[in-house]
Amino acid sequence: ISVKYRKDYKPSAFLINKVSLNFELFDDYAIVTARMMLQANPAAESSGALVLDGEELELQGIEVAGQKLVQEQYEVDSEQLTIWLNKIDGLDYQQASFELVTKVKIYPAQNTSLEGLYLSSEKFCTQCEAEGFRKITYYLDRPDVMSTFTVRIEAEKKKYPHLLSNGNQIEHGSLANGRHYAIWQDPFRKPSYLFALCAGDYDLLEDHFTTRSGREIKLEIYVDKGKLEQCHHAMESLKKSMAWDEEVFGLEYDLDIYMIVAVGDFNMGAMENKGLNIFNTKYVLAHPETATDQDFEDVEAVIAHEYFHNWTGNRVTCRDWFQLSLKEGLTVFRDQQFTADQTDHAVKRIEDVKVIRSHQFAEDAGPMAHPIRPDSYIEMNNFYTVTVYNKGAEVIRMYHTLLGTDGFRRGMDLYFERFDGQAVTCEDFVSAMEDANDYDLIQFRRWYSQAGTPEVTVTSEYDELHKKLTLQIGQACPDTPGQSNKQPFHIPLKLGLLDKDGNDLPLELASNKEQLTGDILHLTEAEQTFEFVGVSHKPVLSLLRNFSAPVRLFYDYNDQELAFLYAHDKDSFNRWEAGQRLFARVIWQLCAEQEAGEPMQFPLHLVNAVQNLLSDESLDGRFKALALTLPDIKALIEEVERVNLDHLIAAHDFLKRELAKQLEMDWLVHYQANHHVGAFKQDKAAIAKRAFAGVCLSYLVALDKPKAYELAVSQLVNSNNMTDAETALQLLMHSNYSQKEQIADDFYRKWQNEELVVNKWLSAQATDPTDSTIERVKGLIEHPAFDIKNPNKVRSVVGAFAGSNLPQFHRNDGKGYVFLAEQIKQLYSVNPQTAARLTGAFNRWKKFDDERQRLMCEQLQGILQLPDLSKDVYEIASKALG
Ligand code: HT7
Ligand code: ZN
Repeated sequence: ISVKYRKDYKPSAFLINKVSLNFELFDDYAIVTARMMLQANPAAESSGALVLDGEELELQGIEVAGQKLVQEQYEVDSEQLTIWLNKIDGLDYQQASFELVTKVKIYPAQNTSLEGLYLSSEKFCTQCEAEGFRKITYYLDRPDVMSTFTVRIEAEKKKYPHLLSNGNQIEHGSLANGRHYAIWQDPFRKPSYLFALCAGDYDLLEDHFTTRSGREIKLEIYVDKGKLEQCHHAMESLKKSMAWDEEVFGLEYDLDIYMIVAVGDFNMGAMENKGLNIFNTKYVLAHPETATDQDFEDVEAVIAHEYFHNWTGNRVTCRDWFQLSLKEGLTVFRDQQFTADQTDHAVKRIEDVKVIRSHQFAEDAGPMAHPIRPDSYIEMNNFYTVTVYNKGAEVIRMYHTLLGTDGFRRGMDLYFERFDGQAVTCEDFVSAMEDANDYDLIQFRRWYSQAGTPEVTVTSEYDELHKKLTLQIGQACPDTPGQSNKQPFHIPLKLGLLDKDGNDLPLELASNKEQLTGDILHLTEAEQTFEFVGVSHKPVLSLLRNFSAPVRLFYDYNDQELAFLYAHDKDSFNRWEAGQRLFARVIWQLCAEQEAGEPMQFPLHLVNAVQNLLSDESLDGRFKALALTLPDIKALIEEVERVNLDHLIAAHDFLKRELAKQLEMDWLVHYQANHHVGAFKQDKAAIAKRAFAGVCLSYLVALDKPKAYELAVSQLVNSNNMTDAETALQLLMHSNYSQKEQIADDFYRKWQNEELVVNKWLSAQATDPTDSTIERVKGLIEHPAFDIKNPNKVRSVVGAFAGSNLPQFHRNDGKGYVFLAEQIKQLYSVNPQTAARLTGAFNRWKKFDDERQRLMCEQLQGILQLPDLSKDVYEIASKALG
């Protein structure tokens, strides 16, 4: 097992100027002929060996410059084809370009890894990022080798009427034996990871978009037969994304056609192949009866994300995979801004920060911690992480905060001006931002090289006499695997000082005024003191507004200050944040009471704070829903060194139940006022009401009373939309309701032919925190609705159980761990990527008590003993054990 290091990057010894691929597709195999024009790379050391990547290929023939090669002239192993160019008569490979032709046989129908060319619902499709192209043909499968592609596809006409690839179709026609062909040409040079091919019989939704320069673009969405009416939202989202990128970044689409194909078997969300995106059906199909409001938002966001990659990823791509955040962090930031513009900025920000706190902070503090630009990897697929994507987006957001909207745009413009058509590095991006704004980002660069979540500690002192506020601010970053003694980061800390009415006081520093720009304080040293003058009275501090940096903030708030911020902060993010801190303090206090053997006491001061927020008519329903939801247990676990999980879960449940009891009438009144029966609407107001009503219902169900169950059952049975139905289903399935089996059976009977809804049904059961779940999930694995080869199914049952059912996954008897390990064993050779993702559920074992630690390590050790373990799973399990 070899480790790849960023420091070892070397330009490719050869370049590929042009490639033509010919695919002859048959039901049980495919023949791929590749014709490439190669040349020695003037920027690299020349060598007589041309080394091409290739895996799981049956080589049928090679020709170089028209000569058939014989055995002494090349060598093949399980990962590479080496051609000894210096053994080919008359070939002057250093002076002139030369042609290489290879022919291979592959078996897409047997390809369960969902990487390379494979079949999904009897249709051919591809997934080449990161290193899947090498399972299709021998190639220089690295992102800095960019070439123009011409692709000919031939297949049986009846079974595969649509033959698609990147770019524009330039020819098609019929062949003998009921076969046909199509030829596609992509005028843009691209790396192999952006190659795509789809062949099958689809339903097609067509539309068009006129760019602001007046070009007409054909838009096409291909889906499984019968799913057309579920594609309209995706199409609208695509058009919105195209318009937004023109308006906000001045970026227009460049080909004449943009195609999206939806497939049921897919390892991730979607893939931005040039002109031919391939999507997981989950992120294309949406109809109110089968998809929730959240699903609609997710579809819009993923469509946008893949579309935005056309510039940030495709036109300017990555030099090597260590630079992945160059395209992913930037594109996530762009899709987050897009969604915020379509929905609500505060709500979107809170949702994004929740992901950072629950998942990214955990990754940053665990065995897989890595900087957003990793230094090494064993399997690249393991580095499509929340750190590279979401922390990467936070880093991009900090440029936006530091440089402002206009400065950020200037940086982006210069980035495209300098690097369009090239494969570049994160450093190239930073220098564009720096040069376009004449702004020093030397220290800021540390965000790319240092892993771990910085901890910022603030203390304050108010001097009544001189109207002065002194903030003492320290920053430190914990050690992470392979990194210690981190240097201070440049942290933009957005802040406000609130007067007694909740208004912001003016901000002015006594000295070093450059350390404050607007409401951004620049933290650059391990310890800093900031003196604010003219502070008319003792303020309440609103720190890290809008979560202006991906850090953990420590400040000793008291309950009154938090309640005040929860009620008054102008910064909606911090208003939510104050509520979360308030809840978290209570939860930890309840844990301490259990630790001391005392009964848990509900602090009554919370009632007022929650009641005020609940009845604040000025607030958006989605914001209220978030502000009334207790902190995620996963995020709470990240707040402490080691956790007593049983106490934490008991405290969380207790607080939920007490709030439910204390405010029973309020929850009911607000539920009734917001739960809508009657014609379905999907405007912002209706979505907000559904979200708010859903949280009210969750408190009512926590009462464990027949009346509350009746409400939930009635919502489920009478709903005309999946948002209400899924909320009610989950609440009932996770409760002690005596007839939940019946509820589950009825739901399945109703929706058994809608795969994406069945997945919701699977997860609702897998996340049931009650004791019988372990037996239930074992049953689900055997259910006809489950298929281990389909990652959506695996995620819905096994992923949901291990990732979102803390009480049952972490059962004291270890049965949850055994179940997960068993599934990994079944999956690692079928789909190594998905198996590796599941293995990550053991990563935080060090957080738990000794017995749970022992039980988890036992399973990890068992996994490492598996025969022919894939490097994907090996990397995660071996790093977890340290
Ligand atoms: N750029 C795409 C990444 C992706 C992927 C990576 C590894 C294995 C399978 C994959 N499918 C898609 C998705 C994106 O970020 O847009
Ligand atoms: Zn992406």
